[in-house]
Amino acid sequence: MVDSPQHVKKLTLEQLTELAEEIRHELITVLAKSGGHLGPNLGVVELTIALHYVFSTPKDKLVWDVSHQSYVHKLLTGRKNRFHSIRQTDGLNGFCLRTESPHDCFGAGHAGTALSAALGMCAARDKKGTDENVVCIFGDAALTNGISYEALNNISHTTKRFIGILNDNEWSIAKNVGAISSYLNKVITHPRYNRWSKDFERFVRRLPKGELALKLAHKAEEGFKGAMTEVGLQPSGARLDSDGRGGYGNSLFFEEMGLRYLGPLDGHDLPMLVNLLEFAKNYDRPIVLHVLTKKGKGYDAAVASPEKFHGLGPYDVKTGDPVPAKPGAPPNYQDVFGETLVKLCQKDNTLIGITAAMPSGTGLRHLERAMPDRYYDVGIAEEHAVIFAAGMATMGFHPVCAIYSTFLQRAYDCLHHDVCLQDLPVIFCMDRAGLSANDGPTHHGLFDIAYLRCLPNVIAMAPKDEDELVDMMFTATHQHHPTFIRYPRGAAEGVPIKAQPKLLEIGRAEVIQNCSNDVTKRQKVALFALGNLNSMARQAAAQMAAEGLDVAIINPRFTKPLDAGTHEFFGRAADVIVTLEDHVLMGGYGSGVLELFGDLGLTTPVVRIGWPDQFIEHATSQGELRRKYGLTVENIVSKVKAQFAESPTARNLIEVA
Ligand SMILES: Cc1ncc(C[n+]2csc(CCOP(=O)(O)OP(=O)(O)O)c2C)c(N)n1
Repeated sequence: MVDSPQHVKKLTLEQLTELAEEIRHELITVLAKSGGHLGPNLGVVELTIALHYVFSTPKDKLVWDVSHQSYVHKLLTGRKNRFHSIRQTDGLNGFCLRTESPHDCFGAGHAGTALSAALGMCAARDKKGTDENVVCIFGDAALTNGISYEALNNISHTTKRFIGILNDNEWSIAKNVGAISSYLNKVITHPRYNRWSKDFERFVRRLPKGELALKLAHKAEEGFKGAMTEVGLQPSGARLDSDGRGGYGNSLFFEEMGLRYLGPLDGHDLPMLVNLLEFAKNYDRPIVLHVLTKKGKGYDAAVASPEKFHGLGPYDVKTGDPVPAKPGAPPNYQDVFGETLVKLCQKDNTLIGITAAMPSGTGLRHLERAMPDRYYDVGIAEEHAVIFAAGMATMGFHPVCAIYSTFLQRAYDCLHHDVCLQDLPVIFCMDRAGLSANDGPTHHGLFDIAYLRCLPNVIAMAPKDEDELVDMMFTATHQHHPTFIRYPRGAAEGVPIKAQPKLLEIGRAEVIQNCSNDVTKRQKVALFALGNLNSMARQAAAQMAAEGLDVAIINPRFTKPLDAGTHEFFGRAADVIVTLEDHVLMGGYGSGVLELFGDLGLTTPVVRIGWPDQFIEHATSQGELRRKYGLTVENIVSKVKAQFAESPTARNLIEVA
């Protein structure tokens, strides 16, 4: 298989088609082991080949929205030999990464950024007077995202040369939602439009390479435009529908935004795509090519289940079945969340579930199935989701926003201005708090404690296990303030869930194991372990106890309000305090403890275990990253011992002993 853009350019059209087959085979077999975004990548094989055939990266810029569909681009830009390592430790990242290759001109992982970034590149190019082509590839679901419209609103006023490719497969992760999705669907299914687009495709394909570009870029363009907007798209008598949508041709949405629109066109027709891109390359106005692709194309299992194959773990190539979970494996947090929300909604009809395009990932699918009238999928629109929830809260509802920790960052001002400032009772259930190991820095949820702790009115909690998650959700439904619950990705602890959840006291920690009452002799350590790090704390405690230390284990439960009493008690009673958090140290839970101790004038040493002040890379597993960065039992124990070796109090105690 060729693996450089220069090689791609040398292939004949027949060879390009063979290349597409080889790439599909590679994607299907490699991802069966590593997992990843199979469906979206199978859908863009021809499009990516055509892009590299016509454009020349790294000089030309390909900007991929989200960039989960950039695997083919990686294969064609010198990364074929490392492709088997994708999403694994020291391997390729599953998204575009500027540090990974000069061909990745813009990093991403969160949706909706590509149009703005590409337009910024165009503006910079125009200012510099250089001639790079900038091509932005965005999915239909990117058009559910606000930033995309902010960029679209700006394009025609900013540059004359902008190439957008709307990669429309009708799916977000789940089926795409909202008015724009219905609009695109109308465009695609309109019979007259279909006929026109088939004619157009034939026309484009027939022309030898380059000729179309020449023809259209010069005089014939006017005639073509006429053909497109007047004959094909705006036939006499064509009218807008009563709802104002469905006006084709020059009244198409993109045309109104000042972009030349061409489409919808078959995104798997390589010769046609090549000609079309040649044309776009030479076009002297901003242009959007609307191409239709099929998620999972070339792999039956993926075509049959686009949502499941959007992104998945390892699977059996023959059947497409995921590698089965070990028997007796604990449930996933997301399922516990989803099932609990259904039960809570059944008892409290003010509760509403809201997702920003992540019904399966968050577990909100359970609510959609059980009580569809209590469920909203607003699209990839976290800001809107949060303000929408705030609006509902003003009318007596108690909305539950299920948004991953990392994606909630997008809505920070909305949290501040619309929810917290107005002290509205919105509940946020933040899945993927902690590491999302295979995805890496764009998806780790390592910042939420810091970004929430500083906002007034916030109640923020983290459960140590699935039973406590249920208690926390139950408790949250009784609050009249913004309430946040952070919990990790994937498997829970495997503890039984009580039949009746418990109402937790706000701001009260749980002392799991106390120190002894012997205040004179033994060295005392208090381990404050937030959320999922509780089990690590228990292991560390056992090891320290075996070495003669007197260890308390506390589950803080709340990062806001902090349980000042319990922290102060142990701050005075213990010789060393340890805080553990699956979060960056800077501004996190341990920082909060230090602030409290500072206010109280306590000088007890605090060992903080958490993530350092840097973006954490991706890896095969969470365990590997924890080992690398010291979130381990061994590191906790050795840091505590080091404290005792250094601290005068500790030396004293050793002498007494
Ligand atoms: C801000 C943000 N919210 C949610 C997601 C999760 N997410 C990843 S891909 C995706 C769907 C993308 O759909 P589309 O852009 O149409 O591309 P396709 O996968 O269909 O090719 C979503 C919701 C994200 N990456 N970023």
